[in-house]
Amino acid sequence: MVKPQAHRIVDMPNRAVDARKPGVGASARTGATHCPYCALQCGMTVAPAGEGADGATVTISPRDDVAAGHGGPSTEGPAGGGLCQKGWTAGDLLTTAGRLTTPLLRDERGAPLRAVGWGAALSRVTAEIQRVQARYGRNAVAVFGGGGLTNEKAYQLGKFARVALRTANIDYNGRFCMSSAAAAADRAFGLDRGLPFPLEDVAAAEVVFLAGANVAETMPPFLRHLRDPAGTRTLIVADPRRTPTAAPAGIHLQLTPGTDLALANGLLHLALVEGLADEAYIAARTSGFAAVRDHVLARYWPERVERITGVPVPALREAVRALAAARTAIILTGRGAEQHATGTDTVTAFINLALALGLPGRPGSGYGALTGQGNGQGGREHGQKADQLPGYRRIDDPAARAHVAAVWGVDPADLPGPGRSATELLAAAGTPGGPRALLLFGSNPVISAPGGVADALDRLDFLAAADFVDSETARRADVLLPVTQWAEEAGTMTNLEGRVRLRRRCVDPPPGVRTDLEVLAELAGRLGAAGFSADPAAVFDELARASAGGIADYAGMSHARIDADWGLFWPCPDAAHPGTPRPFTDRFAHPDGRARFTVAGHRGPAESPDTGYPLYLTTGRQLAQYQSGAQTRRVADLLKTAPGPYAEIHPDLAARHDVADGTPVRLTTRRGTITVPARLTSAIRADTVFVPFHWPGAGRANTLTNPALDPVSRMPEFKVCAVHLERAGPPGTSEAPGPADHDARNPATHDPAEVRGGAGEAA
Ligand SMILES: Nc1nc2c(c(=O)[nH]1)N[C@H]1C(S)=C(S)[C@@H](COP(=O)(O)OP(=O)(O)OC[C@H]3O[C@@H](n4cnc5c(=O)[nH]c(N)nc54)[C@H](O)[C@@H]3O)O[C@H]1N2
Ligand SMILES: Nc1nc2c(c(=O)[nH]1)N[C@H]1C(S)=C(S)[C@@H](COP(=O)(O)OP(=O)(O)OC[C@H]3O[C@@H](n4cnc5c(=O)[nH]c(N)nc54)[C@H](O)[C@@H]3O)O[C@H]1N2
Ligand code: SF4
Ligand SMILES: [Mo]
Repeated sequence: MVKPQAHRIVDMPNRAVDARKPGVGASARTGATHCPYCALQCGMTVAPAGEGADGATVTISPRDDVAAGHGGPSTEGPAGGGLCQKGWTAGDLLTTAGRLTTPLLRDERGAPLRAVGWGAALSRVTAEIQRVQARYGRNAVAVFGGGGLTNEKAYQLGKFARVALRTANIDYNGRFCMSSAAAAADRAFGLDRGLPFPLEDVAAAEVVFLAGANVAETMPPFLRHLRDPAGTRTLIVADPRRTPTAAPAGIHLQLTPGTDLALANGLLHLALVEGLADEAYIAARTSGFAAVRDHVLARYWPERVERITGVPVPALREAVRALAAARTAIILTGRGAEQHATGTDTVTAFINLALALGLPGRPGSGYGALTGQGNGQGGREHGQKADQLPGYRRIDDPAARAHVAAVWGVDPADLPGPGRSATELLAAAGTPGGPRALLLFGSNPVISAPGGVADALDRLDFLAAADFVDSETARRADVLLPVTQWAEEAGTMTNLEGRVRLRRRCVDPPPGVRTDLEVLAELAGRLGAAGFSADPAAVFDELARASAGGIADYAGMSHARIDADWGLFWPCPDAAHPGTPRPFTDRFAHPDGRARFTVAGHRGPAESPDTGYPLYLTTGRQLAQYQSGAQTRRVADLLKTAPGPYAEIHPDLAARHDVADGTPVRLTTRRGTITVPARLTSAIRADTVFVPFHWPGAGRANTLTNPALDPVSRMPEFKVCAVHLERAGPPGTSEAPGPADHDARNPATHDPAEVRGGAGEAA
């Protein structure tokens, strides 16, 4: 068996970022904060550049909190700190040419955006909210948030929707991200904390199984936790592509997209027939096993699973034996296994496997989901989800409503009920009975949501967006509010381990820019709602009270304590409580303390290949771009590494279509068509096409994806649909890709004047 090799983290010298550009704040102080991007939340030091620098330039360097004696947070694990290329270049975001520094307003649809003062911008937002609510009712104003918002912002946004707007319609981009894993973990454990153990446990586990996660590109410093200096670890990766994560793995299960559920059930079948299940654990710590056992034994025999998944039986056997033989084993899911219309059941099937092997709650072992966005964990706990109140409470639970209403000083009867989920909210925009006005904080759905979101947004009476850049969505807004970003503000972020960490202000924001909390406080006041602080520490204290007694209990935390302890794990119910790195050691969070098995049957993707659309399409990420690209497409070094969209296709498939590396190919699904250059690689299955989703215009992956939703989580099926491929250029040509619509090499697209010109962008 090939053992995984140690990976080299992208090593780059510290780089100075020239911040002497218009609109940039005057001073920077050396400060310890965290990366603006993913859920690893790598520690970084942001410092004024050079001797005697006045703070107008900053350097970014990784922070080794272990060496600094700070108790070893996630990214600084056994091998010290690290940053990926996105983190190293994050300073560029502070000085990007597309930075918004003044509110912009459009007098009417089709009119150009023009610079206005804050008073005029917020008056317009308030007037539109009041007009739309008077005409169509409270729920006609909707709010859309994001998993990149701090806990304070996410909390305040939820409160703003329920108290100031009194609308049921608030949801956020985490619906596209963690919702299936969250729903499955809730169902099985009674609690959803992405990793219910610290990353040290991953580093020490003998076997790690990654189902649909490509951490080598999505969280590069995570690889240090997968290193294998002693040659005793087995890494198992399930992915239709031999990614940089899968290539060095001992076992790569190169499954057909959309078949993880059958894979997990097939592995469980083998574990049962080979007598590998942990009967004592099952009896002591779980319920519902018998039904799952009967189901998988009856239906998921190895040859059938091989036929569904394309994974040979010997590989299935090898994987399950490795998992069962290890003293410590961890199963982790990523978006590859979760972003399906059957995502909740798929994660359930992996949890069933983990439970049968006795992993969850056992020291050094377990199941976890790899949270994606910077605050993807905290962002799903504090009430910006349609069905949720702070502390991970349910909005339809009378006791939860009473508790939170008391903290907010309102009558529980005045709190709205559950609203529409993200995809449904956006799809209903501007339709009868749907939202007529939308306030958007921290997402760029024109790129990242399935279907024709741009058209839906254009149907609205009114769109307001708060952002620090003119994203493809922000550019469609009637009012654009310029806000502060990571190093310019304070707040807390809960990383993928459930560890709450402090984001510190290291740089003064450009003049004229406000924080999201200031914007919400001002708007709430104008709408007649009192009690909206703009001070992050005060908002956190209120959040802590609102979360008290809930599942995600932050009651014992404060900014000061998080700072002093260098991060705290929830639940942390009182000021003397040390926090909970491993919540399942003694019991699970269901009332009986047991984890629940749930029967989950394989149904396959909502859309399978046929003669018209004969291939599988899957989508995902590349290392040097982040999400919708709103931020990273502006960073020159990242754009140099990852200059544009492409389609990964196998050389055999390419040969059938007379396509060479770089030849433009037209990809068509039942939703639409995009044209991107082919990238030939034998690392992908010959029946599958992979497209990254970071790009706008003719390269926008979500023009193709299937908006079919998971019935429980309402997650869209980003990871599989049926696609038709044809050559778009002359045979065998290798044309350079067309320039990305939004390209840091093209300063014109970043000229604020152009924004004021109101250039809308077709998505
Ligand atoms: N560079 C970079 N890093 C990021 C982000 C980013 O945009 N760019 N975003 C952050 C966020 S929000 C998230 S959610 C995480 C996501 O992190 P990951 O989940 O690691 O990222 P993805 O690329 O979406 O999907 C992972 C893998 O799933 C595989 N896959 C596709 N279809 C299937 C399938 O049906 N089954 C299985 N088993 N695998 C499949 C893909 O080939 C891909 O390699 O990354 C975070 N980190
Ligand atoms: N086809 C396909 N589509 C996908 C996925 C996939 O794998 N395939 N993955 C999905 C996943 S997992 C995710 S998480 C989504 C993410 O998709 P998006 O929600 O579009 O994510 P971002 O590009 O991070 O957009 C964040 C926006 O908010 C701004 N922003 C950042 N921080 C703040 C803040 O503090 N305040 C304010 N006001 N604005 C801020 C940024 O500048 C940016 O414009 O995409 C989903 N879409
Ligand atoms: S791995 Fe994530 S948190 Fe760490 S530097 Fe890269 S993007 Fe930032
Ligand atoms: Mo995500």
